[in-house]
Amino acid sequence: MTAATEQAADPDIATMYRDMVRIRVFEETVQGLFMQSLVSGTTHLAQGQEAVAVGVAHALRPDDYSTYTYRGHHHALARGLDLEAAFAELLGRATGINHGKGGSMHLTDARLGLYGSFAIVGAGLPVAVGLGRAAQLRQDGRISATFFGDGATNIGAFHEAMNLASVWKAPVLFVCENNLYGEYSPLRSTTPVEDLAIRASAYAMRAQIVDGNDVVAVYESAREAAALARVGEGPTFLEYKTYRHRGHSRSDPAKYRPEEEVKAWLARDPLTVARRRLMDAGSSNEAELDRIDGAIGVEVEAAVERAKSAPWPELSEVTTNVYA
Ligand SMILES: Cc1ncc(C[n+]2csc(CCOP(=O)(O)OP(=O)(O)O)c2C)c(N)n1
Ligand SMILES: [Mg+2]
Repeated sequence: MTAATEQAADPDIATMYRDMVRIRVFEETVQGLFMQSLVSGTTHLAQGQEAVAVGVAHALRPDDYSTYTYRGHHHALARGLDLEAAFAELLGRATGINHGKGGSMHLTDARLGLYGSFAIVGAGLPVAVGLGRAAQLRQDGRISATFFGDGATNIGAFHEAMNLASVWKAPVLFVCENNLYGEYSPLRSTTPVEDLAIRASAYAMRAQIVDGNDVVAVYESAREAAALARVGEGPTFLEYKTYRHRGHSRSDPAKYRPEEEVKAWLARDPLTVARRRLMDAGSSNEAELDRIDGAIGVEVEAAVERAKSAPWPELSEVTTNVYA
């Protein structure tokens, strides 16, 4: 293998489990901060969707690119965004990753390949195609992954991005987090197909439908797609079937979802699925996994406490890095 196509060793399930728990505790903590009115604006949490973020992130190289959406905390953390810098950003502090100016919907860090969390549905896809195309022209083996929801597949930019990526054979992973809802509307009320992967066939693009709550299945599918993209085999559409445990945004109690549906998905919580995998393989047990959860709880708590005591930005920050 050349440096451009080199693949890192497979991550162990325990590492991916830890990464998912860290995101889960982060999101629950953010919910608490909002309830205490410590965060301005709104937030879109991703409890239940951790496996997609973590599985794909482990298939990427540190210098690969991601674009994602307003529901993007999990993607930023999965690629290594510092917990304290993330909390400080949400709390509007000077030590926030974007100096407290971006907030929940704009957790970005180009050093980690995090090229933007887009609030306009579908807007991250063409950017990812551009990033992938640039890497293709430089022949540096980098790829881009763009994360979007089921709802985004009804947006024009989705189709334009899919089309161009296919024509150019650009190294892009189109990662659809199909959580069955766009805001308060079930997918079936807005979209004539149940499997969104079918849409890739219009662009002669490879596609896979994968259990998005099984981090191992996510990782393996993304690893395969990434390897193909790196050797000039073009883009792949990855549809991950998953579910958000909470409402669309913080003010949404999500009462529009049938109880039975919620129950069935909670039983397939990605953390439960990973715990079961670890225990079935005999590589861990309930007590050890509980200890991991506890240690991560302490780590997240320490990070949020440091962020809460971080300084506010100077007034002069109002006009720096702002385009008007
Ligand atoms: C172009 C555009 N249209 C409408 C909205 C309002 N809006 C924000 S989130 C959202 C739902 C998107 O659903 P989906 O793509 O499934 O992502 P999810 O929120 O489920 O992660 C909508 C319609 C927007 N932000 N941008
Ligand atoms: Mg959705």
